[in-house]
Amino acid sequence: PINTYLLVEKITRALRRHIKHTYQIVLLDDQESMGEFYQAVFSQVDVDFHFFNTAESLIAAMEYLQPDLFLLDRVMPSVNGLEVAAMIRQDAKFDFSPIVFLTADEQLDTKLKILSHGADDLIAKTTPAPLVLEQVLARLERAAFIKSFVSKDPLTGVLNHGQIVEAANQQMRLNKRHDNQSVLVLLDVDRFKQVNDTYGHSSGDLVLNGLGQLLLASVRETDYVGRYGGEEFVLLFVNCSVEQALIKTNAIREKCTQMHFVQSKPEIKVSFSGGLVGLEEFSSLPKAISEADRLLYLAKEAGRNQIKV
Ligand code: GH3
Ligand code: MG
Ligand code: MG
Ligand code: MG
Repeated sequence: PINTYLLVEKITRALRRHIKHTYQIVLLDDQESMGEFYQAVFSQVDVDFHFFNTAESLIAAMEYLQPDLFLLDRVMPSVNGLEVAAMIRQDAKFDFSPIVFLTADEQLDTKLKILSHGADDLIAKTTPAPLVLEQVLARLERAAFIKSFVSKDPLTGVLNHGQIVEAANQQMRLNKRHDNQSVLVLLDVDRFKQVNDTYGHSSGDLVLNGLGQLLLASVRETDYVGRYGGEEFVLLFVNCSVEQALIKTNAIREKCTQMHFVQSKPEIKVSFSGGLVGLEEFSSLPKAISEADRLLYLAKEAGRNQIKV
């Protein structure tokens, strides 16, 4: 017999290794009783479960929920599950979100049709709850691993350009909904070309790697660090005032100037300059970034190794 308690413990721990946020699982089914049943099943683990009984209501909620996994019923009045799956698969934001169908129909051609519409898996509605739980959570964990793997910049271990931009965009949406403040800092290493020219490109790479590690170690778990390009990084301070973010960024800047990023060449010292903006002051991310870029330019003009607000 399956020890459900141990299983749930194990899976919850495994999930925690990959998440910054609680996983959002959505179920679309026209039967309320299915919603109640799976609500009870998923309440055993550390995930947020959301039930929708029409395709329209799920589609309307998708943008702000950003589901990490979709559980879909195939046979629905008006818009059916297959059409919903095809729609989800057209949206790159959900590339890493598995689609799992709950099926009553076991026919081969039905299964093939479901998979051809972009679904990742099928689970029979008769499957015992502990097994459904394990299947769904295993998929979720795998998807999160793959996402975290492809989201990272290989040289520095921080988020890559696309992911930091996505995180900032999502933060702007969340700020509007919850009336919170977040702060974006665009950093650029000072005179980095000189580091490469004097000590070689591979030393330059070690500096970028070390700086990435320093940035990651200096911010909260819930904040974001990304490599915007070349020797430019982005810090995203979540639920933080401009004043607090400036204090933190200046502390990191001070620390950076004292670091020996290349062990074999302790004479290599670097600093960075930055532009810092409160996201809520802008109507779009490109506007916020272009202001941060302007401030960064002013910091460079003013002599480097400083942050402008
Ligand atoms: P400034 O203070 O004005 O920013 O001067 P800078 O020398 O840092 O500015 P510039 O933009 O002229 O040079 C940036 C350098 O960063 C040039 C490029 O070779 C280097 N760079 C970009 N990406 C990488 C990388 O992945 N590894 C290494 N080693 N160098 C990189
Ligand atoms: Mg149905
Ligand atoms: Mg640069
Ligand atoms: Mg530079």
